[in-house]
Amino acid sequence: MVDLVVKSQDIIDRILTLELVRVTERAAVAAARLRGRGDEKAADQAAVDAMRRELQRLPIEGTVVIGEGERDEAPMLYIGENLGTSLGPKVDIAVDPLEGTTLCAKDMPGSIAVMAMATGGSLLHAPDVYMEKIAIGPGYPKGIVDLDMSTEENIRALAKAKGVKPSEITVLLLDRPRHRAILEDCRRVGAAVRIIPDGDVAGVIFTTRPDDTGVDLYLGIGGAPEGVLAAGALRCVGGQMQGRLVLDTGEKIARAASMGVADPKRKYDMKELASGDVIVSLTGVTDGPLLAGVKFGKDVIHTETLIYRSVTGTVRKIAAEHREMGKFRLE
Ligand code: VTB
Repeated sequence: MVDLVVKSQDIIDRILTLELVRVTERAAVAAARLRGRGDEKAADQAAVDAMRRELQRLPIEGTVVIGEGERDEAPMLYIGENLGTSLGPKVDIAVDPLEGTTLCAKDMPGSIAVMAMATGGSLLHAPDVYMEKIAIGPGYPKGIVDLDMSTEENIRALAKAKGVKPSEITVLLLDRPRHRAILEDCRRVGAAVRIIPDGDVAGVIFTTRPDDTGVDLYLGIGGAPEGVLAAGALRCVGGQMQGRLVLDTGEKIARAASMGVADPKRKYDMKELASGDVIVSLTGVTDGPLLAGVKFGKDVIHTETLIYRSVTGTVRKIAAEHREMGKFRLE
């Protein structure tokens, strides 16, 4: 018989799910106030401040494992920073308070505020290096795509499993010269390629909702911390992802080793990137295929958030209206 008894300390309280919505909503609103001003740093700082303020209020014993950088380079939300009231579960926190800072500064589609919370010790402590990534959404047999297969093999395998021609598959790529070979391979097979300027947390997460985004397959090299955040969301829907750190210098190999990475060539699967119970919340800052951006109306602010929870596989899309009432101010 399947053991349905789950020890309460093993799961992150479901009430925290809604709390995380608040955290990314506040970060998104703070960043959106500075949207389209050409000042990436100011928008990012506003998102960081708001996210930290909200996280400090939560009944958790949180530790930032993916953050804005090391303590000396990030005044807030640095790796190792403790957050919360300490009256609650031990959790790992991964944040990207403003993903796609340039997109926000230019008011272009696709910037989001995003964070993940997972049972303590269950998120990969990824060094700030690149990661090769491959990701697909839910509903496919395990292992049909693989980092060690060619782009053409991956596209053909996915098309077959989806029951379509390779030309009916859409691949998402970050617009970088390093992706030229992958792009050429996609063209050769006839797949469609959507090219985004920045923001591959959202890019990978697009694959969790192919019917909304039209994206079947994420390929290419982006940030490793971003890969861990996105893996959390894929786990919640039964998607698939693999990542491999790009450790191409001795310095990077040593840095990764100091964070516990013994094998520099290791291929991580989704569960190794984000292993425990995880909640991922993302709120749109600018409009995108997954989420509308923040809208400032007269006396009301509109936000849209997606919240993923791995324990149940529930995904909620929450459209919120925020009003400033009485003493309440949305900073
Ligand atoms: C991605 C993307 C980010 O960095 O991780 C990318 O998600 C990778 O780095 O939004 P390069 O820009 O150096 O290629 C961002 O574009 C910016 O952090």
